[in-house]
Amino acid sequence: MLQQVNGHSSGSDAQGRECLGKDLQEFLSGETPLHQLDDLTKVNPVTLETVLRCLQVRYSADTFYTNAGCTLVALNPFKPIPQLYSPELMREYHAAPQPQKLKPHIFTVGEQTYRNVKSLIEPVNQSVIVSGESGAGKTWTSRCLMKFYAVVTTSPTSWEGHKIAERIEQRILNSNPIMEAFGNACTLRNNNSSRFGKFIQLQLNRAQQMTGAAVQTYLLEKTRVACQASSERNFHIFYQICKGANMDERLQWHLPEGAVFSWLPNPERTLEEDCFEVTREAMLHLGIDTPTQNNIFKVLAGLLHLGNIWFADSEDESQPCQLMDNAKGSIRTSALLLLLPEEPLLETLRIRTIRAGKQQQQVFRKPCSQAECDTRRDCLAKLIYARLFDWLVSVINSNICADPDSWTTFIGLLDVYGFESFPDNSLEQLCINYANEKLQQHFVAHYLKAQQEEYAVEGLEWSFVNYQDNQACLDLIEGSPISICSLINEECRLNRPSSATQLRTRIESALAGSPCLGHDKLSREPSFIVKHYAGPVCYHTAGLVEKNKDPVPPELTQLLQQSQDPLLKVLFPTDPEEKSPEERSGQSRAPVLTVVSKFKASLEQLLQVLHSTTPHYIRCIKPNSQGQAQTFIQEEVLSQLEACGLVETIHISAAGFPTRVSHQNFVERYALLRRLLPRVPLGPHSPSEERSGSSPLAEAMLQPLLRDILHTLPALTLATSGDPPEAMPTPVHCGKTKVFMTDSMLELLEHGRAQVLEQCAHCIQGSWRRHQ
Ligand code: AD9
Ligand code: MG
Repeated sequence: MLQQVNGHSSGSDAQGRECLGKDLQEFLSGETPLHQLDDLTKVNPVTLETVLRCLQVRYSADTFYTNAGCTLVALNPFKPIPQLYSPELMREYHAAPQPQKLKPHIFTVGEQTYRNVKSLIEPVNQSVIVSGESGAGKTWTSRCLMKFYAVVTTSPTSWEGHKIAERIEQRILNSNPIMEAFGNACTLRNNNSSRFGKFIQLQLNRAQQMTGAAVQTYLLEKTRVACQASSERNFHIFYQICKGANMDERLQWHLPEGAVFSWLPNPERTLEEDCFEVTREAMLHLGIDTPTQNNIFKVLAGLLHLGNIWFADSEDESQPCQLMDNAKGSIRTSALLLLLPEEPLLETLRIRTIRAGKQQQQVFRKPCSQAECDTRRDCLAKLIYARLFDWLVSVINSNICADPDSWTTFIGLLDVYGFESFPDNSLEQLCINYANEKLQQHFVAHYLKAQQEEYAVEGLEWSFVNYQDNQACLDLIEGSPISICSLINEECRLNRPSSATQLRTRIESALAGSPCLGHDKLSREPSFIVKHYAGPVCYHTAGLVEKNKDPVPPELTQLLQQSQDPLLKVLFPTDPEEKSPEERSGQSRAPVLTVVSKFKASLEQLLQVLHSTTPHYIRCIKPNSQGQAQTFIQEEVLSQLEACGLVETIHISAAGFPTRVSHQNFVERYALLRRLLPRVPLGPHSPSEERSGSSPLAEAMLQPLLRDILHTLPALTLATSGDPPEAMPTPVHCGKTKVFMTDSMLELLEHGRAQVLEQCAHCIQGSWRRHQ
């Protein structure tokens, strides 16, 4: 097995790899089985195909974690493997003198971050960025890491401390079932799909115990409350209450057994609803008492009844829409559960209020069409659900967040939606892919910076000048003064009627100079292409502006402010001090915040936090879309490898000098190459080289050996592979304590070494025969 020093420790070995000769030789000569190859940077050559093959072989051997330079690749096993996540194994990684020498695991990452944060000399906040497509295992991974920290940060010495830590850690873990009940849903791609992004900051005190946590969420897919794609479901919590409520609760919430709700599709697929008790228990632990819980569930039941309200266009256009006969009971029940007056509820759904005049004092009332009524109904539900979700997050935070004086460092876990490309991509995908571009840029900047720092410590002068980052794509999406975001925002601000085709034309003409903008000639819908680092994505322009506005008619908020329900009173306060920023900005006539601008602001905040940490990356990969164990579908994995830019990542590490060998090891291993090289007299060695701890003989041999190698590189190249070395001015450099080289240089030296060994073997055989 290849030995390696991996991760982001602040020591000089950060991200370095120290090759142990025998194993490397085994690999280069094809003797190391692929499943034993713990690091994809050692695959040779690094291509999508070779990386794929290595992962496949490891997967068949039930090896689910593999390093890829500074990234950990996690294949989803799609089967329970308790021993892989047991507390015993957590402790083993925690206790290991060098956990990175154990098999790659998320616990290696966990332990590395914990040790880094533990450094009392220079406490550095850490973050773990978990990415991957839907169903790849991001949430599972973050949950496991949270458990890992909960186990290893608990002080075993003080019983009192243990109890406190357990309580806090348990509360933090309890945030998961709540967030998942309200924020996850069964989709075509994952039965427990997170419909929001999450960053959780685990707060540690000076004794490295977890004292609290803070959760930040991003872009909840609130449209799901009122609209689910076919074969998909609403948020778990709705099914949980419908299935889990007892007789009394059913009566109170008007949820009789077998009731049909149009916003509750596919109820037969019983999955997460069995967790109602778990959700309730977790809420109780986090300070949400039973009466408050019941209030929440009553409001949710009110939303389900709201979804059964249907309208029909009136024959007379000047009259409001008709309420369908079978919806009369639903509006009554919904009003009852939401504690809203029934008549105003119906009016608000059917009649639009238009204000005109300089002071907006003229008020017109216009009946809405059936489609508009439906939109207003959906909007009401989305508004309530989104506020409820945000309120839950704030309650969770108030219960788990440590007092600022009681923590000094944190480990952040980011469980963020991966890159998305569907046949029909809209604003949601634009935001998600924009976030992924930002994270990719952060990754590249950090990784290259970390490498550069080690070179500086070793006295190497070399920079990654040729590396192309994804700035051009980010300029196209978010740049100033003109970008896709600014154009969509401008359309919202101007509030003018604008067709999908007009928007496409505007984007195409204003951003024609961008190398990352493309046009899909085959698309029947007006669209534009963004060439993301992970691949091109075609976005349809229809509905983009409207989605970006995400308009909430003020009448809806005003209606909810009339509710007598204690929870709705908290969610929709009438006191201006307690109003949301949107409502306040609406009053002061400040520019209305669009979805894109809010998302951009939260993303910038997140990146600021990430920049202040040492990041670690876990890329989750889904081996098949059916969620089956022991099934590795090459095409599916391949597209994910492309999407997460994994080969790119490996190449970045290959673009530098990923192989670092101590002077001593280098000489020991390659001195025999001098048999292939013309002999040059040994030169004097500089005193500084002795700091490396190598023997004086090794230091004396090092420089001449390197000089000879570089001098005769072309001959050596021809003698081995016949190909010229990769375009790199000097593929090997001598640092203060280590020799740095490119992967291709390493390969070259290894070929040369194998040649010499072969020649020696022939000589020995020859002389042995002569002696016979
Ligand atoms: V989404 O973007 O939220 O739709 P995730 O979060 O990437 O997605 P999730 O963690 O929910 O995926 O994993 C999907 C399913 O894969 C889980 O419900 C588990 O059944 C399964 N899974 C994931 N990782 C593991 C694992 N390490 N061991 C066993 C796993 N099963
Ligand atoms: Mg998830």
